[in-house]
Amino acid sequence: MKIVFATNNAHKLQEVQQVLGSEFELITLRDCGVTEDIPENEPTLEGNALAKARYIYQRTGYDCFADDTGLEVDALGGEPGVRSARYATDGHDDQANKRLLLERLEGKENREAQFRTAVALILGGEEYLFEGVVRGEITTSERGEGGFGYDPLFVPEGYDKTFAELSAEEKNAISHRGRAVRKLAEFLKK
Ligand code: ITT
Repeated sequence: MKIVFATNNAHKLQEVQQVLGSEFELITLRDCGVTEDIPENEPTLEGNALAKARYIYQRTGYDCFADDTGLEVDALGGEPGVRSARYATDGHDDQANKRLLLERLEGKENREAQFRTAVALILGGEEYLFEGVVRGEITTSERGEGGFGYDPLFVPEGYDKTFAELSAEEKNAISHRGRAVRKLAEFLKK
């Protein structure tokens, strides 16, 4: 099955292709000739995922899905959440975002957090939502070279390594995105 994955993030594309396997052929935005930035101004992950999928569906007419992900930190009242990409600056500055997160958690005992992914699917014009969550804790410094974004700061529950220290397979098996995308795959296979 061929389907468009509405993302500009090459790491996400790789993770999702790995979870979906060769039964699914992911078409990228570049493949569809979409080079402009897709607006992500909604107040929720679900809203942003739907906005991205709707934009691509209206622009191309292809069945498609999009993911929006946030890191929700308990002691920060769920921040950075839907603002995870633009936490420190309006740009997409991973280093600045991680620095700010560590700063805001300085001296805080509760470092519990979760990654949450909302996946929006548009299939034959109908809209569907899937969610994936993984609980864990924020470290006090960065560890590991793998993954992307906040991965070097997140230790999933039951593990002592950060997502950036786990292999891609290990991360996918338990991650927010892995969980949401497996739900998507089960639905698409039906
Ligand atoms: P698209 O909107 O093009 O899909 P994006 O990189 O903007 O890509 P998000 O808005 O979903 O993706 O990402 C929000 C932020 O959360 C951003 O800073 C990412 O680096 C980070 N993030 C997303 N998924 C992550 C993951 O699995 N591990 C660590 N950080 C992640």
